Amino acid sequence: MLLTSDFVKSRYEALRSRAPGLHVITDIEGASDPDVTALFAFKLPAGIAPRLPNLRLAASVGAGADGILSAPDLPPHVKVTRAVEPGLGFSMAQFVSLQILRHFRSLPAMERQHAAGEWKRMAVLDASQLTVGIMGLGSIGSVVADALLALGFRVIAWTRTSARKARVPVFVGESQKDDFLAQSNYLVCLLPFTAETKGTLDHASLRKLPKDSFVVNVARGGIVVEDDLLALVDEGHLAGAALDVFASEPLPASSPFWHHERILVTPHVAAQPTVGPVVEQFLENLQRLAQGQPLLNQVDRSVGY
Ligand code: NDP
Ligand code: OXD
Repeated sequence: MLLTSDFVKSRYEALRSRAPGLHVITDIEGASDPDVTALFAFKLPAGIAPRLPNLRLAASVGAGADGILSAPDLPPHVKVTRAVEPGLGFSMAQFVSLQILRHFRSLPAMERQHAAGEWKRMAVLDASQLTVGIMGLGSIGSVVADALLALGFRVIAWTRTSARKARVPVFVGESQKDDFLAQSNYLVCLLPFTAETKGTLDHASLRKLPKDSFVVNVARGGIVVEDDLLALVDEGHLAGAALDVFASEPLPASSPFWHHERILVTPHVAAQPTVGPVVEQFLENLQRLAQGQPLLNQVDRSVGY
């Protein structure tokens, strides 16, 4: 038996048609069932896990598992997995490139000129003179790095450990964070939301960015201290920001980010796992769970990603 949440209806439908023998429950709030062994969700509200005494797997339908890991009552023995599939990296690379190029090639100014019927040429800058700093060089960040390299930018990255092979210079850990930030004309946040990354982009860190840098946050809102970012944009240290994720979603109507001239708000749409591969991964993991084999894309609960 299987419990799913309300992320996107198509995922339940794909599960039902791919595995008709599986008992799928979609009412996560009302669930209380000794037969439930796995759930497939984006967010796991407090109070659900204790009602599922035989729960063994909590699978995130998204790349980030923070919505599951944040459940305060998820028993430690429950395994947590997340979605990893190539389409996510490509969608994210398109979205991040779009935001960087929109700023780098002055698209808003050109649109204003178009609306005003004004012919005014502008300088074309050399991308190789600008550095894109990518925070998080994981399954998604590494694809984004390749795309930006292909567009001619200098690319650097920041990670927690030095374990990953990379085509770009990698800065590791807190001790190299300031050096990394000081070189990043475009800062792209692709970190998971963990106890360590929460609020890591605060006033002191964002101030380390070169003047006129541009911030793209496509990871999780809570990684950036939103008031600090806003203050640095308003005081002119930062040129602007493209924000796809927020501490509170949907972004409240009262947020000063809305209608801000130098901040673009998008509604958490940078990338979405393709349904087919994510459902296949989940079904494969149900089998592995039953056979006692290692799971695909299991999260290390001790570090939170
Ligand atoms: P991965 O787990 O594959 O990669 C995470 C990267 O972040 C790794 O390079 C890791 O370092 C680094 N990292 C983690 N903690 C720290 C830390 N404390 N300091 C420095 N670096 C750290 O994640 P993905 O690439 O698959 O996804 C990244 C995030 O993107 C997701 O967690 C999700 O929040 C977000 N996302 C947003 C979407 C949207 O639509 N806006 C869509 C999809 C994902 P190391 O290499 O050393 O392990
Ligand atoms: C994800 C997301 O983590 O959509 O997949 O943010």
